[in-house]
Amino acid sequence: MSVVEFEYKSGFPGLRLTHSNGDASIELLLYGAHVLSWTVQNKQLLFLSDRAVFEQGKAIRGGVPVVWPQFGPGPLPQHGFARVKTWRVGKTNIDGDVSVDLNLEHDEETLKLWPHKFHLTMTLRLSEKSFVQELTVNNEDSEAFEFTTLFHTYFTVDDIKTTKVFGLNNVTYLDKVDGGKTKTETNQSIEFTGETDRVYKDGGKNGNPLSIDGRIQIIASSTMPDVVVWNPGQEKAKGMADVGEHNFPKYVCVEVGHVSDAVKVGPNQSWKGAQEIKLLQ
Ligand code: TA6
Repeated sequence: MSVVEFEYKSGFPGLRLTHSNGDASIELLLYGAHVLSWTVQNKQLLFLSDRAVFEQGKAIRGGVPVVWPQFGPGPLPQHGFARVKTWRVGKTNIDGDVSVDLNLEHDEETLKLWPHKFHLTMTLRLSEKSFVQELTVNNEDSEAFEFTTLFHTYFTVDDIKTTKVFGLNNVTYLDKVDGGKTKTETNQSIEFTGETDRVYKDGGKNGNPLSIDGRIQIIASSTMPDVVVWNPGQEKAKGMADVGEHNFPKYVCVEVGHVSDAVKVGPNQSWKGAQEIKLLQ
């Protein structure tokens, strides 16, 4: 059981969490509180692009970007600023499961973009075949604020063309590649025949286990009811400098969050959202 500091590419400080039997590990950066890697028995379960860019102010393609306080485009930079800020290491624990807290507070830069005082804690807890990621948002302001948020998780798959995402049958979704039309999922599983970018409203609340090929299960807290499913497909991937045509078959994003509408947190109040990711096979 250990938490060890290390330095990633371009001098980005990171932490490596290793579970007691040495069979599971997680690597994360302080930059973005960004989980880059999760391995169980030496098998990498998260996708990180070989073209990912590690530069201050730029988002990292792969792993688990933390989207906050804005999902997608809007008045703030795409997907908010939490993923491009450097967090501080807080409590670590190596008794039982191994866990670490990272913290981020408002500063001059965030106040210019988003005029609210906040304190975020991202807690990561690694178990033998699973990990839990929990985001706590404290409002340290005298007025309420609103946000949307998401764990934008990139999972490795053998081939996107044979990948199936289960657990969203009968759920209403917004189809972003079909002009934002609202549709209902009629299939037992989602398959990928081209660019796919959908927001399943309350997808995590329909009682069906959310899984990728019955191999990886994703369990969201009730406070993170929406599920985004994304793969850029061949053409779009080709045009994305940090993805490339060779990478689109290697991953699927299954992202839990609160994005269909905003979370409102009053002064001195807090909110928590979490995901648990389990290796089933
Ligand atoms: O969560 C899905 C999504 O919003 C897609 O629309 C897609 O653009 C993706 O995120 C990646 O966003 P990024 O800002 O990381 O390039």
